[in-house]
Amino acid sequence: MSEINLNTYAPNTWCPGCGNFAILNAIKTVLKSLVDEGLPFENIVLVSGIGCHAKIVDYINANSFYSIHGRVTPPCEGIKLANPNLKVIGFAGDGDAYGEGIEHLIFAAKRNMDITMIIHNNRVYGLTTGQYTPTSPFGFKGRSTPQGTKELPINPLEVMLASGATFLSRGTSHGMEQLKKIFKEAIMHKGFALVDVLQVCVTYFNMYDYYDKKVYELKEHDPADYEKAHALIREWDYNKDAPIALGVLYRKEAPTFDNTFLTPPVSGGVDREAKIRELLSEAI
Ligand SMILES: Cc1ncc(C[n+]2csc(CCOP(=O)(O)OP(=O)(O)O)c2C)c(N)n1
Ligand code: SF4
Ligand SMILES: [Mg+2]
Repeated sequence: MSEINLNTYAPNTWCPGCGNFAILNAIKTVLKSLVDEGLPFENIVLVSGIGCHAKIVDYINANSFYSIHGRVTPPCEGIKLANPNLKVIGFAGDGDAYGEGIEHLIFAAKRNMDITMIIHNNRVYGLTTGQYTPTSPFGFKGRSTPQGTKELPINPLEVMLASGATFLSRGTSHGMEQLKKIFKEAIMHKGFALVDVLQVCVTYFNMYDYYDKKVYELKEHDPADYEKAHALIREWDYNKDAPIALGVLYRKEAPTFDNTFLTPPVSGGVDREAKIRELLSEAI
């Protein structure tokens, strides 16, 4: 295993038992293995938003960019377009990515941006102490909904499938070995990849027991089968009491935006920097 030291001096302030630890440990292992396999470490860029999840970039000693709440996706897209050789990985909360920032996620999926989005979906606003999010179940009693929410949640994977995402998967913070596999596949996928992690917030929405009873690992599923993927995504809609499939739900090869943005593609000998300058000067 690679000798790179991904640890930082930042004291970890997550609550003991928080599902974010599993994501942190899984991604560190995956980054090391990618470097072992030849990915230049300096080509990895991590981006986060604002929320408990976002602190993950404080805890990994790698190139990173701390963005703002709801805006993880646009910097990921910009970084990828400026230098398509980079592996760009965004970490976002469910409030962050599926609430305030969902429009960005939809368009990144539509364009098949070659980025990986890891969503810490604890189904609550953790950092701001327990308000409901777009994936909180009906009746969720939080700080802003003491009588329980009166809205059904959205199914983010269904939204992403409809938007054109080419890699969709789900894991849980109780399944670190599986998270490692999924993260690696998502990062290696050429195109827009999203991992919805059912990351448990032990303090404001402790779902460990529920998920432990409901989740199952996909074994025979062919992720190229759109109809089957759709059926699996609908099997559990983030509200009803149903089995919850974990693993790679959907995968498709398709042209990516960074390759079609500049014509001919970068590999065709275009002076990328000159072209970007030209496009920027036209825009001003
Ligand atoms: C533009 C903007 N809107 C709202 C906020 C307030 N805010 C900060 S964190 C947060 C919720 C975070 O929830 P989530 O994205 O689910 O992340 P978690 O803390 O659960 O990891 C909110 C609403 C903000 N800082 N900036
Ligand atoms: S509030 Fe929830 S999400 Fe935030 S660190 Fe604590 S357990 Fe984790
Ligand atoms: Mg959250």
